[in-house]
Amino acid sequence: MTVLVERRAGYRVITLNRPERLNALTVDMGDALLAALADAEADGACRVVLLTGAGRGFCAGQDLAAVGDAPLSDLLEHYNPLIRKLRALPLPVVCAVNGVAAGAGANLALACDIVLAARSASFVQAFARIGLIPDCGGTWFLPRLVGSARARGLAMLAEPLPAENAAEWGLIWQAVDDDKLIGEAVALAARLATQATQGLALTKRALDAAETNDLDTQLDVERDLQAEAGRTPDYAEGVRAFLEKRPAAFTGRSR
Ligand code: LHQ
Repeated sequence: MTVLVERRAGYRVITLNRPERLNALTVDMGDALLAALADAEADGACRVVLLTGAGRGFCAGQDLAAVGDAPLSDLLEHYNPLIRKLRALPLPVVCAVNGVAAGAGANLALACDIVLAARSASFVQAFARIGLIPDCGGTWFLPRLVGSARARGLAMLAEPLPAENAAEWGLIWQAVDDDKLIGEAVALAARLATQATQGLALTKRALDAAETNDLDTQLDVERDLQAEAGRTPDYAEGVRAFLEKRPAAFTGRSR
C-alpha cells in the first residue's frame, strides 16, 4: 500500500508509504492519496487530516523512473486534483514533513494548512535541475508565501532550503526537533479536532478567496462566510462557553 490511513479519535493520519524511494509519487499513489482525502471528508467523525511520510523522506516528488512516455500534462491531470482537494477540504490539514520534500513533494506540503517540519528536513524546488517548472501549485504558493525574490531564487536555483530557514521565511509554520515532530503534529491534530470545524473550513475558504480578491470584494466574502459561521452550533457554544467562563465543547457539526 503506497498510502496508509490510520483512523484516530477525531482525525486521520495519512502516510505516504514508498520509503525506499523517499515516497516519490506515482500516478497510482497520487490517486490513492486523493481517495484517502475524499474518504476523510466523507467521514463525519474525521475533523482533521494529518499528512506525513514513512521513512527518512517526506516525498521526493514525481518518481522519475515511472514517468513513462505519456505527456507530462497527463501526469498532472492526476496530481492537480490532489492539490485542489487539499485546499478545498473542509477540514484543517496538518503536514508533518519528516524529511526531504522535493519537487511536487515540496508543493504537496505547501498545499496543506499547517506545515511542521523536522529540523533535518529540507524543501527543494528540484524542478529546475531537470528542466521543468515548479508544478503542483509551486508557482502560485511560493511567491505568496515568501515573496517574489525568494520564490525566484528557490525555483531557479533548486537549492535545498533547510526547515529552520523555511520557517523563518514564512514558507511553513514551524521547524521542530526531529524526535518531537510526530508528537507535536499529533498534538496539533488532536487539538484542532476539538475546535469549531465548520469555522475552520470557512476560514480556509476565506483565506483562499483573499489570494485573488481586492479588499472590497473580500469584505463581502467575509460578511457572507461569517454569516454561515454564525449559524453553526459551535458559534453559539463558543459564545455560551465564554460567558459561562468554561472551555467550549465544540461538535464540529454544521447544524
Ligand atoms: C527517487 C526519486 C525520484 C525516483 C529519490 N524518483 N527515485 C514531474 C514530472 C511529471 C509530471 C508531474 O510533475 C513532476 C514534478 C516533479 O516532482 S519533478 C521533480 C522530481 N523530483 C526530483 O527531481 C528529486 C529527485 N531526488 C533527489 O534529488 C534526491 O533524491 C533528494 C534531494 C530528494 C534526496 O537526496 P538523498 O537524501 O541523497 O537521497 P537519494 O538521492 O540517495 O535517494 C534515495 C533513493 O530514492 C535513491 O534510490 P537508490 O536505489 O539509489 O537507493 C533515489 O534514486 C530514489 N529517489 N527521489 N524523484
